Amino acid sequence: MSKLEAPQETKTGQLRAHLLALIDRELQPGEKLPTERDLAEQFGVSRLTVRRAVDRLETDQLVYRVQGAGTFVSHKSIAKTIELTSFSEDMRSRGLEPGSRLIDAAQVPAGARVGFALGISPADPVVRIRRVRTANGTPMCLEHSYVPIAIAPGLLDQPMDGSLYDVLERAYKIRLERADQSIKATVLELEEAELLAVRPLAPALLVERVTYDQRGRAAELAKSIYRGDRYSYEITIHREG
Ligand code: 16G
Repeated sequence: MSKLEAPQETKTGQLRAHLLALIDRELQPGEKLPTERDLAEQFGVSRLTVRRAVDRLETDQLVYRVQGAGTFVSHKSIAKTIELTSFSEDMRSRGLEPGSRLIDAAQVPAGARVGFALGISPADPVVRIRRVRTANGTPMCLEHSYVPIAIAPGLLDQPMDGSLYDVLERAYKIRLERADQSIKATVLELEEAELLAVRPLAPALLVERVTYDQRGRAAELAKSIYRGDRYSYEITIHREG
């Protein structure tokens, strides 16, 4: 059966498949769809049928209409689904045994940069924890964490050789819910390289994260420096729609 002889329902289906293929493969975001009249002629359907098909695309946010100008392909959005995991969980999910070597932990004033990131004043106290994180006993990451004392009083008395997230969640009933994170390339300075058992200036991944709790409070600022030769950042992304 040729396209033009197809029953109405099949033609509508063909029209939709054609439009989806146009949007997905041929047109760029912001480019214009053919006019209703052209599509109606091409598929041998009424303009009302075309309008309904385009309505559906609009509801699905695949296209948008501009009055008097036509219908355009929407900008595709990419939703990142990234689980908020601790170092320990991250390593276990890779089949590696996480470990921690405490460099030091102290109560210090937040200072301008840390205070700003945590939304507290520079004079407010934070607990600064510096750790070498290991995977199967090998250094993997250098981690500097800053936790406001107001969120976790007495944190310095808690065990520091395991999971910090566990301590925050169990001892302080803090539920870590979301985080803002940046990832950058960097090179290791002398002292960092020694702690991670690699050569100075070796490439590394600098991950900075501010994590918020169930009340929207910034609970931790962390700067994690991962060895470039041992760590890759892996995420699953989903296309919407
Ligand atoms: C991750 C977090 C760090 C957190 C740690 C807790 C980044 C940049 N860092 O490494 O903020 O302190 O997990 O891990 O993602 P833990 O519970 O095993 O101590």
